[in-house]
Amino acid sequence: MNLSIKIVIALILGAITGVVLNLFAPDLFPPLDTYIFTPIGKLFINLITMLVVPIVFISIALGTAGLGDPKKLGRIGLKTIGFFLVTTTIAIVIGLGLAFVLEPGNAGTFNTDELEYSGEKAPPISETLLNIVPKNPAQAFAEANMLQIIVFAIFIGLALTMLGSKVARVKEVLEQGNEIMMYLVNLVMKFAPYGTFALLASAIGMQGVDAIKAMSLYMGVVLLALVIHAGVTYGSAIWILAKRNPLQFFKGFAPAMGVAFSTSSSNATLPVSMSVAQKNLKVPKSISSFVQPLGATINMDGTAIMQGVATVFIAQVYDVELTLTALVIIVLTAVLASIGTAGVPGVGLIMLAMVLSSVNLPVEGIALIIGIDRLLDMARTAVNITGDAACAVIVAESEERAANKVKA
Ligand code: DAS
Repeated sequence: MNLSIKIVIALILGAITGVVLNLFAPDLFPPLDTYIFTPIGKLFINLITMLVVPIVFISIALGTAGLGDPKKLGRIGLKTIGFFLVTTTIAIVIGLGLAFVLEPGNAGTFNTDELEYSGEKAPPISETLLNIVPKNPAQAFAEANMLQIIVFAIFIGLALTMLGSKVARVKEVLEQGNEIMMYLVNLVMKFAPYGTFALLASAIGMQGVDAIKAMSLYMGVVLLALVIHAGVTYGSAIWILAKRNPLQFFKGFAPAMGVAFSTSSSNATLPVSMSVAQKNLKVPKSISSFVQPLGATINMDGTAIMQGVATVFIAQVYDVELTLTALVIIVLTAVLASIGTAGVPGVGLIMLAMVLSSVNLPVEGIALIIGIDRLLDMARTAVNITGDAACAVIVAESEERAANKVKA
């Protein structure tokens, strides 16, 4: 049975187990979660997260070198960043629009007096963007500072290109390193069905069906916006810009979406999403190695959708009128915020605090949605990495057409 099917079955069984335990055996859930679900889930996430830093560095260095002349790097970089900014903006507009139409914040009565949120706040954007050049690359590796690792890897890749045969041995070592990392990804992925099952049983068992009922309209609006964005925005981009069958794209990328769904981490899923994009979607390694690690770090359309919906939801709960200026600020802040933080579980909520503050909405409103955020994090992370893969496919097709034109 192929991995995709195993992961889908594991997701379904995990969800059923979580609901059954939550509804019919709540006393049984804590020991099962402590001694089985959480350990297996953590082991799976640690196994794939262990590969992220070496894979991002090696693949971006080789990806940059593989692009050949810096002009091509510039062209691909511009296409990639342009796609990311346009799709993230579309994502937020979809989220804001649906929240205004469906009004989840006006659907229930919320007692907002004793709400409080003291969660961590993301660093200011200016600080993040200024710090993307690492003062000490070793420290960037040790802290898994993805933006700094990416920038350092791009410099190494450029040097590999400019120095050519003088550093052929180094390039060969990196290529062998890449082979080793891809082998390890496949090895770890054999454990994916078990890890996926455990993570879902734990998350659903913990969140409880009641939390879902209470916030169902808010969840429904976010999930609807995620499906529309993935299906319509990415589907039409794949169809029109890459002239590919969208259904084939989603089918081919499904294993990575399943891992993203269960781990809620773009970074942890990166080794899988790159391997799947290269194998199933035939994206050249040089493009996949550049676009997907960059996207996992700065392109989070699913997160931007949650922020759009959550901001309107909280404004509705607190009965605050959002002016057009406020909406423009929300779009800009959410796009910038998604550039500044890495793809790890729960980062979207930290970024939400920044978006709410930018339009003077009470961050305490986050307390209303924090309970079910982990479930939504699964779905939006799957959308986040799908946007990166769609970008890789579209950029690869565009480069291929450009190369064919030159030959013709
Ligand atoms: N979990 C984040 C990711 O890995 C997304 C989020 O928290 O919104 O992409």
